[in-house]
Amino acid sequence: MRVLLVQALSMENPSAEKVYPLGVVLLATYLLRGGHEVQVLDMNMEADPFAVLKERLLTFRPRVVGFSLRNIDPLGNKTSSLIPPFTAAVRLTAALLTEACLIAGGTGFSLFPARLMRELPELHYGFVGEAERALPLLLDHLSNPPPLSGLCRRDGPEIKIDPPATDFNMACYLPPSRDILPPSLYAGANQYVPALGIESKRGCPFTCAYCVYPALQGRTLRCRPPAMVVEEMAALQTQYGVARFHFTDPVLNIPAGHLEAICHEILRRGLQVRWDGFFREDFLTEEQAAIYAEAGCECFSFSPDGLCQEALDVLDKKLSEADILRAARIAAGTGVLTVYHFMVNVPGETKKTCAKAERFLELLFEIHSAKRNLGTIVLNNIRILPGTVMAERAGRDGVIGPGTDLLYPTYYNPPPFDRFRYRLETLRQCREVFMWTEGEAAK
Ligand code: B12
Ligand code: SF4
Repeated sequence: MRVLLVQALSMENPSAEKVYPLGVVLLATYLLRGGHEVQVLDMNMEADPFAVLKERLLTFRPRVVGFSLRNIDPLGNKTSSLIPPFTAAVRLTAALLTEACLIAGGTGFSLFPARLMRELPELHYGFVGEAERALPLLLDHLSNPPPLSGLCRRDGPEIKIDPPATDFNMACYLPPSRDILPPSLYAGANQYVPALGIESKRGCPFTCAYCVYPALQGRTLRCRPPAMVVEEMAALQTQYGVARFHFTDPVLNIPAGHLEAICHEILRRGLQVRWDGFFREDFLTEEQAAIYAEAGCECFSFSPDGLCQEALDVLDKKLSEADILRAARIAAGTGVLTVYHFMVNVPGETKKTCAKAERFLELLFEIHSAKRNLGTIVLNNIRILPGTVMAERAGRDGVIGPGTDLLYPTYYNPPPFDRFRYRLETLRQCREVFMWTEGEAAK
């Protein structure tokens, strides 16, 4: 069967950092193995994405078109939405290929499956969550599918959703057939983020109040064998010259030992690669940080989120201020660049927590001042997403009501501290500027 998989627009403007569409290429790999003829289109890489989509539909004439909706919006307190371009892509396809079967999936779709199926009657099916096993099975039974993990289908006016899969065995993971979308197309596309993602595991056992990762990938950690991960990195380097990777894991340094095993394998093979990912502070030790740095870690990304103990507790981070400062000192000591992500104006914010937050940021800059290796501090308000504890809390606090449409950008940022983010941004920017120029003013 001819299948076109489309990575829908996932950025609000073409200058944003690009992300190689790993999920789509992974699905293409499983479909190719099933004997299908598959093409992939990443609309984010096209100067005129809708013209290219139209041309590809009319020349390839796929029987099935799969749309990946990765992001519903760009986060970061922005108010634009990626639903309009997604809708336009689906409608254009339905208008041009009236016989084609249209299927949607991806993280953005998985957060609002029933809503998007209703909004877009052009979609025949949808999938919530991972789909390596289920999508090929759907193509085998397109007109009358059996129950399949995560499948969304229409039953009259109703949308029926089978329970999604969160148990794909990562030891059976096929290395993505990158030839179908050569990574070289993404070479030099970004300034900061490695465009190439690589999975070392799926799942997160934590329960942070605003986070959808456990819902998307399950609470059980499912690790790929370390040798397999490093083999994929080596192959990407030899075949496509890729030397920088982002580990897409929700938390990279759990369970204890897994990332260390990957690092030992990188070192044993003498691979010259650089990589980054998101680390949990309470699991980081000095020895581990040293191995990570030696094996090519170029950035410790931390997302402690809470700027004081009250905030950490309300976000259910299961972290203490001391955990964060300890990890900061370890990271600062390695010389590796470090980036922190925090949430501002979380539930229960008071004048006292605001003052503590400012002191906490100052402390982080102080810790990194010797080696000047604080990359940046990202400050956001919480994007309220359905099914999270934060959505319930926002309802109780009157920040959202029963009629609030969470599909479009909705943040937890009630008065009187709704402007506090700007104060922290000012502090951050001034500290960054002075960190980089320190000493020079005196010359
Ligand atoms: C790693 C990651 C990043 C990395 C990517 C680095 C890289 N080089 O790959 C970085 C940090 C750069 C990043 C940036 C952003 N990200 Co991000 N990211 C993730 C993360 C943790 C994993 C994504 C991933 O690669 N997974 C592995 C692949 C294999 O899985 P997958 O894509 O989900 O695909 C599977 C299924 O979804 C499904 N599927 C996918 N497509 C399709 C299509 C069809 C037809 C079907 C049937 C199935 C299907 O099958 C696939 C295989 O099982 C997710 C959260 C999560 N746990 O999923 C957030 C996530 C996807 N990101 C998100 C967002 C918003 C962003 C940013 C906009 C944030 C920002 N302001 O910078 C940018 C956008 C970047 C861009 N250009 O698109 C949101 C999206 C939801 C939303 N709120 O809109 C998520 C869910 C996180 C969150 N905060 O909730 N991200
Ligand atoms: S914020 Fe991080 S640790 Fe917490 S649930 Fe999400 S992925 Fe897990």
